[in-house]
Amino acid sequence: MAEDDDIPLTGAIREKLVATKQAWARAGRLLTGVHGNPAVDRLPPGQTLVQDWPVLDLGVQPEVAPEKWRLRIEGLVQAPVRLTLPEFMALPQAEIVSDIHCVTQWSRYDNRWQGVLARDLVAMARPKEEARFVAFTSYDGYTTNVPLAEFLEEDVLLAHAWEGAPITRQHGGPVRVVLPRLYLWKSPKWVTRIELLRDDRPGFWEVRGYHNNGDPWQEERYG
Ligand SMILES: Nc1nc2c(c(=O)[nH]1)N[C@H]1C(S)=C(S)[C@@H](COP(=O)(O)O)O[C@H]1N2
Ligand SMILES: [Mo]
Repeated sequence: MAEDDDIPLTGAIREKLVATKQAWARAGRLLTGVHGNPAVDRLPPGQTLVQDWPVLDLGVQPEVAPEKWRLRIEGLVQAPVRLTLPEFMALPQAEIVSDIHCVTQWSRYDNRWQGVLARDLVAMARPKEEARFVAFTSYDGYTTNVPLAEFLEEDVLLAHAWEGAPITRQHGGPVRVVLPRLYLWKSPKWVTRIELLRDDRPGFWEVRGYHNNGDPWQEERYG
């Protein structure tokens, strides 16, 4: 397989959509100025509940042939991991039910995911002492970043199924990250590389005005 160290952002990106979202970020659109409390509330401030599951991405939905799919965990690790899809599917499986919150204001409750816990995958790679941040790269060239501690939370999954069926290509199949405590842009679809880093590395939206943390309860939409 060709090395995918530099996955370019592929051609047909929806530039207009990106420009609109950037302008919203600059204008601070959708901000209510209220902080929520997840111990009391279920819907974070400024969010609206939906029943269906909208599709949002840069407009390129890569078709990843199952036999070509790879997941790599590398960077500041003692034992870099490289998995094929059958190897990934053979790891201990978890089921998590979580709510998802998109920065464009919709939330969807009770999503039932199956996959491998992020903390199990990270443990396989044996992180080095200095590792503090995680950078993700996806097959469409999308990138995003979170603190390692956030990725190690007990409800973070590399999911391959949603509501009992394989995650569709539109929603990031064969495997996507689900980080339910943060806005959904922090949950990369079509993920292929997980890098552990000493210093943070802001991703696609983070360098375009989105907040670096993205906690929906603090309404960290824009940074
Ligand atoms: N690889 C990849 N992951 C991505 C994106 C993307 O463009 N490419 N968009 C992000 C954004 S902005 C959102 S809101 C969610 C949307 O996920 P969904 O389409 O499954 O609802 O995916 C996130 N993960
Ligand atoms: Mo988004």
